[in-house]
Amino acid sequence: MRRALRVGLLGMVLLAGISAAAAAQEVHQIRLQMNARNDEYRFSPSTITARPGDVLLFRTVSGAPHSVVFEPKGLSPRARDALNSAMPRRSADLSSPLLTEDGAEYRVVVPPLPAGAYAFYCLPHRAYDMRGELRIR
Ligand SMILES: [Cu+2]
Repeated sequence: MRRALRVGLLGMVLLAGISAAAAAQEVHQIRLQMNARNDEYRFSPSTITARPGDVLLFRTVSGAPHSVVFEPKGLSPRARDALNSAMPRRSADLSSPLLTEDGAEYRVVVPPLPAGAYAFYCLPHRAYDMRGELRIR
């Protein structure tokens, strides 16, 4: 009897831990947009602080086509593999497909990455300095 109670309590503690972990997953929306008045292209926000397991939801708002390309410089081979695996329908190394229409979405589940800063940019608007940074805590 007492043993069953103990096992039951342990189960509840484990379940509580699992649901807390699931609730901790955050969705970060990042808008990809242009400002027609000054020809400015940007990710908004341009700095995202996230944890592995969080979702990055890139959404093109205006000025498409856009893309998301992680900067390979300084990445360990393992981090590079992890990022590539996390990016659906890649068009090239560390590159999302071209998001050709406003309203398009691109989801990346943040893979296990060491804490640090991961730079990314938009290939079509690289010359316009459209870039951002993913910070892993
Ligand atoms: Cu762009």
